[in-house]
Amino acid sequence: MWVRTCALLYSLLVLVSSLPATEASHRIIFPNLQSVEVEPENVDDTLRSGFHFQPPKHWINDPNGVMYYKGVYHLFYQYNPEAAVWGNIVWAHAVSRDLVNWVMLDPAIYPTAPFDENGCWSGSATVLPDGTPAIMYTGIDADGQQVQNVAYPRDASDPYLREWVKPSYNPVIAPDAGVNATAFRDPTTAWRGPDGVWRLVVGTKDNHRGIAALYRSRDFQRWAPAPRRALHSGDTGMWECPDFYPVVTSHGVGGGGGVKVKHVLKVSLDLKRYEYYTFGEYDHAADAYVPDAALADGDDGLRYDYGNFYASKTFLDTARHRRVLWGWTNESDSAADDVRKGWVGVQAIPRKVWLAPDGKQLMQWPVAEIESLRGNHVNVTDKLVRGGGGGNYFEVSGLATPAQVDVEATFQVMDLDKAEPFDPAWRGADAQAVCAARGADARGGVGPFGLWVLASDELKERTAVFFSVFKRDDADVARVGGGKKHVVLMCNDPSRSSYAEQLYKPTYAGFVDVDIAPTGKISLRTLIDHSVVESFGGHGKTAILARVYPTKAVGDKARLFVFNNGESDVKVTNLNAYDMGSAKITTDA
Ligand code: DQQ
Repeated sequence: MWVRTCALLYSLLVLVSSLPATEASHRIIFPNLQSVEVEPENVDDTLRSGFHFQPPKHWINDPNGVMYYKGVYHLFYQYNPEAAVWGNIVWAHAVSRDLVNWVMLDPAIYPTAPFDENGCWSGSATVLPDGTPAIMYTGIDADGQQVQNVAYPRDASDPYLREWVKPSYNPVIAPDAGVNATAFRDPTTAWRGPDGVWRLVVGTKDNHRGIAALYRSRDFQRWAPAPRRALHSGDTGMWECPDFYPVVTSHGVGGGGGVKVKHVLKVSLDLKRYEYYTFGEYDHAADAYVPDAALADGDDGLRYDYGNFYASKTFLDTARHRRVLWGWTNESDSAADDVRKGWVGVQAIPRKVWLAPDGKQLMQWPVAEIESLRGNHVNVTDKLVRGGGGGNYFEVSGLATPAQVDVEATFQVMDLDKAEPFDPAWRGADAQAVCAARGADARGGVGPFGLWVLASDELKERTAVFFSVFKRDDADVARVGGGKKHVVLMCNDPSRSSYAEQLYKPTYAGFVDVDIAPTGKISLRTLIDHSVVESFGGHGKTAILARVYPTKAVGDKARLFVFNNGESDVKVTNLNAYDMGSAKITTDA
């Protein structure tokens, strides 16, 4: 039976495997594979994650309805219960007391009614003033229209919130005549203004203009568009999965003192499959959001993550007084391999997110709980990696599970004068192109230097996570302001990550807004998890998540190195690498 299924799969996959792995998630691109059940014994777990969230099999995408309720963290997510491709979408459900170990529950929201009979797409949770949670999600109705529905727990005293009830008055927001009914989805968490009126945002578009559409309600049941429907918009195509939330800085944005509040608007660009955010002033009375002047929409905008990270969503963790960010990372593997492996999609490690003290960007850091999985520890102190001479490296040895590691390193550039000139024409969006053109093996002035992770014995498979430092000319220093004389570029170069051919191996990159001149130091943290390489530069200023598929650097055969391909010497002033245990994933007893 399995042989016959394989033969059928193979012929179908020959047809589909040439498609890029980053196809938009909400289009049915593999109709014939939507319901091909995977038996547990056929799941290939070689490259499955050890501590990033994944269900035992099949397709997952966006995190949904994330929240903290009665001592329990809830993660709902888009899931195909029948196959390892997108389709048959329901809200799967998992709960945790520590954001590390998870109990898998039955799907919470699935098609049952005309208002969602063609799918239960993304949405958010709101904890109402009486403590009851409500879920708002997009239903694909009997006519294929995207409508917004509400659901409530059947038993709010159950901290696991196992069962959800959809009132018969759904949908609560249907697309009116002014709205594109096939591009109207992903409601945010709702918030209540000082006037007692609820608000939420739905992602939509008008031709090529992405829109965060604002809706209002007095009773959470009857919703109407705000008089000025577009809270914000941009000429960047459909906006999916908007997220809108306040952040504070105790020092006052701009150093003025006192606590100030800014609002963050994050959107996911359907056309580009990346996200960007702005932040600025939100005026409840006028329902107007004005991003800070320095912030751009689109290519030049700020991003949580410059890698494979999409459809993210935050929630306020009232237990630990922090905002936590979840994001989905899709495969970069071929569709054929996705189906063969029997699983597709991973959730990034939940990240604490906050406004940088200088008020210029958000910062992110893996939640502290993940450190509970740290085991055996290897330390390197004050080790020089010489520059020049065609590249130098050393191995970080002594790790027991090198494919499952948390590594934190501080590098010190010994001679910043060796930095090559920065081309003032490079904009934020050019970081990726610069890294792609030069790659980790280029011989630079300062860098490339950093880590080779998931490296094979003969070093032919390796993923480089690295920095290169450039020098601004005086005119550019004056133009940019702030006195920073150098530019730090952070890259992930997977071009040598796998012997497997026909993989999508994009280089990812972002600039790190640090002033490296005073100390010459820059920090890097990388979470290595078999096929996930999730990195944070400059203490959380720049994040890059990449997916890689080594064939030899797997399990205990993987190795970890520090390398320096620049002219300047680089010192590893401190490096701590920890073998990571695996998260416990159990099913509801
Ligand atoms: N995924 C969902 C949509 C959302 C898209 C469908 C983003 O609601 O717009 O699975 O990945």
